[in-house]
Formats: sequence, C-alpha cells, structure tokens
Amino acid sequence: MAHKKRPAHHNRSKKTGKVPLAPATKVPKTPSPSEQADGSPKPANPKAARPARNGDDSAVSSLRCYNIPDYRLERPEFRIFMSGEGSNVEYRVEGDLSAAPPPIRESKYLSRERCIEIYRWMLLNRRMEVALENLYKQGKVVGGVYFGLGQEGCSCASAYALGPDDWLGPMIRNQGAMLVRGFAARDIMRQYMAKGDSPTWGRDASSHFGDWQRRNVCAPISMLGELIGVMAGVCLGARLQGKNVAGLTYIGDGGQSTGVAYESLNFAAVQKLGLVLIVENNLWGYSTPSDMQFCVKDLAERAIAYGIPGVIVDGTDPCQVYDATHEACERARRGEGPTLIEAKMMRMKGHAIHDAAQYVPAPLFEYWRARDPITRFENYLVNDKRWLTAEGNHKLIEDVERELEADRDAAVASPMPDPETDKTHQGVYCDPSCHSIKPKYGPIVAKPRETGATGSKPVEAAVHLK
Ligand SMILES: Cc1ncc(C[n+]2csc(CCOP(=O)(O)OP(=O)(O)O)c2C)c(N)n1
Ligand SMILES: [Mg+2]
Repeated sequence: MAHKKRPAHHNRSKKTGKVPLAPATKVPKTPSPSEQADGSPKPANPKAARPARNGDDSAVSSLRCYNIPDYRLERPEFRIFMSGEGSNVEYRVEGDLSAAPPPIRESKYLSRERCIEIYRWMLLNRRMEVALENLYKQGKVVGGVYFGLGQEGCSCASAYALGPDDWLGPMIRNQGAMLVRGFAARDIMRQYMAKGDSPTWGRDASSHFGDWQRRNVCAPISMLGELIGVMAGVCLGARLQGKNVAGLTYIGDGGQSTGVAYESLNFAAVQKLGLVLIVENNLWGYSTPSDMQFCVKDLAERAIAYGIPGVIVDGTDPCQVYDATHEACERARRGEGPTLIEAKMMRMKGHAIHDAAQYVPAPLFEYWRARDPITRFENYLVNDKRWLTAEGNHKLIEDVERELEADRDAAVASPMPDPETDKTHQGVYCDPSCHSIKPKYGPIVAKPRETGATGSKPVEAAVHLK
C-alpha cells in the first residue's frame, strides 16, 4: 500500500508520549559543524575545506524547520483510492484498519464537572439529530437535514472553550456548538420545520441563523470559506473597540480549498486577529475523499505558510479538541493572532439526509464507528476516571432524552408562519427600522497598532483613498 511519508517534524516525546502544544514555530537549529553557537559561519579552515555536494552549502545551512504539535494518541495510516471508470467508479481504502481505538487523552484544563457537561452537550447534540431525522421521515422538516454524527466531540468541546465575550461562527455540522452557545434544541428543530416562532420566523429552513445581540453567534454562510473573513472582521471590530476576542469558526476539508478561506486566514494573521479556525477534516467533501482533495499529509501544515500556529487533534476526542481550542482562544484574547486547528475525524453519514453515502468503503465506517466520540467519552468518564457511576450516567442520559422529547413536542406544536406576514416580505430584508448595530465592547478606539503590519498604514491608506 502507498503510505504518505510522515514529516520529520512530528516530535512526540518518547518518555511521556505527550506532545507539547506549541505554535508552528521555527525551531532553533542545532549549529552545524560549519557554524558557531550563534549560527554564524566558522572562520574558514583551508585544510578542512571540502566542496559541498552541489558546490554550495548555503542552502543547507539556511534550512528552517517548523513544528506542528500533534495531540493525537494514534495516527491512522490509510489512504482512499479511486478505481474503475465512468459509472463503475468506486473507492477503496488501503492501510491498516485493525488497530484498537485509542484512549481519550487526559485534558490539561478540564475538571470532572466540565468533562461531564461536555459529555451532556454531546449526547444532546446526537439525540437532537436523531429526532430531526425522524421528523424529516415524518414529512415535518422543510428542506434537508445535515448531521454531525461522529463530530459531536469537536463541535461541543470547541464551543465550550469560548468565553462570554468571544464569538462563534458555526457551519452546518456544528449544531452541537449552537447548543453549547445557548440555543435550545427546540429552536433548532423549529428552524428545520420553518415554524413561525423559529429563529428566522420560518424564513429559512435550515441553519442560517445567529444571534449577534446575546449569544455572539454569527449565522453560517453557505458559500464555503466566506464565514472565515466575516469572523476575522468580527475580531477586528472588537479590536477597534479596545477588546481582543476569540472568533471561533469551522471549515471542512473540502471548503478549506477555496481561495477565500486562506485569503481570510492571511488577513487575520497579518492583523493579528483572534480567529480560531478549526479545519474539520472528516475525510469527505460530498463524495470526494480528502485524499483526492489535497496533497499535504496534514492540513494543519498550511498554517506554516501563513506564519501562524497549526495544531493537529483527534476530532473524536473532546479533551484534545478542548485543550487546543482553549489555548488558541487564550492566544486570541492576548492579541497574538489566529490559530489553525486541524481536527481529524470522519463524517459518519452522507453529506445530508438525501445522501446514503454508498460510495464510502464499508471498512472505513467500521473503523470510525469503533472511535465513536460519545461511546469513548462515556467509557472514559465511567470506567477510566470513575467520574460518573453507571447509575449517574443512566440518569444523565434519561434527563437528556426527557429534555429532548419536551423540546421536540414543543417544536412540532409550534405554528407555521402567518401567510399574511409573508405577503409583505416581513422579516426577509433588513430595513432601517429593523435594527441598528451598536459597538458592543466600548467606543471605537481606532488607534494604529504599535507593532506589526498596520503600524504605519493608516496614513498611507488615507492617501490612496483620496
Ligand atoms: C464555495 C462553495 N463551493 C461549493 C459549495 C457546495 N458545497 C456545499 S457543501 C460541500 C462539501 C463540503 O465539504 P467539506 O468542506 O469537507 O465539509 P463537510 O460537508 O465534509 O462538513 C460543497 C462542495 C459551496 N457551498 N460553496
Ligand atoms: Mg469534509
């Protein structure tokens, strides 16, 4: 089988098995025999002088190495290949899929209570999506339904790392993040059923809603990659009001290939904005496997090109996701700029409810089913840490189910929108009386930053604009 070669910069400690979480920094190079301790060339010794292989060793002595911390406790080695032609095209997976699933990695930050809270959100996320699937089959959902099955740990634990002043920009699979940020399951179900009391009063039938007033949530944007620039703008807006906030958003392995994704990330990097970009590498973009989407081994490596930290986590491990997001948010709040986190996992259903995902090789589903984030986190809490008793766990699951059923019933009972309001397009377009957006954190303090690229630019920009 063809393995991708592991880059030399994976630097797990042999002793602890742990990888320090550090930015994608330049690693100081051990001086070569031709250098002094400060890196400058040693005075020439004519006797020892030997021609370099290509006649010039300056390229070798200026080699730079970068670090991409990798939190994972296992690094699966398999690839997806396409075979056949025309209508007989099929994918096959090659590699070792026999390994036992890894344990959950102990969090550096999460307490028992907070782990249990995240677990509860993950359960609610999954049960709500099961309820949505059933509502769809009953013909109550208007439009499609998108699932984050297998990705609940990533959605919930990342949003859980946000502080009250931070912002969330969820995408279609991040319904768990919406729950954590304060939307009730009934809001999301009403939205899917286009009910009159849904967050968009029945004007949109899937996930295009946010809350800029109370929950600091930017609505998803369907054009993949566009939300990244908007979230960078949110961070810039807060900065102009004297506050550095974290702006967490997500992009898939497919969506990250768009130009705007990296244009926006570069803007955030140059401006040192607190963007936290989670690349949800779930191995598929519609029916295209990520092995046919890009050639780098790890998407986190792309951070190097933008001069920002890149981190890899197991997206099915909520502790890893939380720790990496927490550290990225702290960095954002210190005004140190964006972080790219690649969360590796698997989309365990089709693109949306209409897609049976028959193109996905069955062994791949089996492999990732054994890495189910909820089952593994449950096992961690109940059996490894003994933070939850079997009865406590049972009660928690029952509570979630009860809450969910009440929410589903309320959402089903909600009225459809009043057709009269639709005739006048109320609530469709924004008008001057609709709302005015006021500074949230304080008056605008648009003074130029002291360091970095924006330091001397305002004057220049003013000249250009004349
Ligand atoms: C700019 C743009 N191109 C294409 C699409 C159509 N589209 C919607 S979802 C999708 C696949 C996205 O895959 P990925 O980014 O991996 O996210 P996932 O669905 O796996 O979460 C595509 C191509 C789009 N919405 N926007
Ligand atoms: Mg994908």
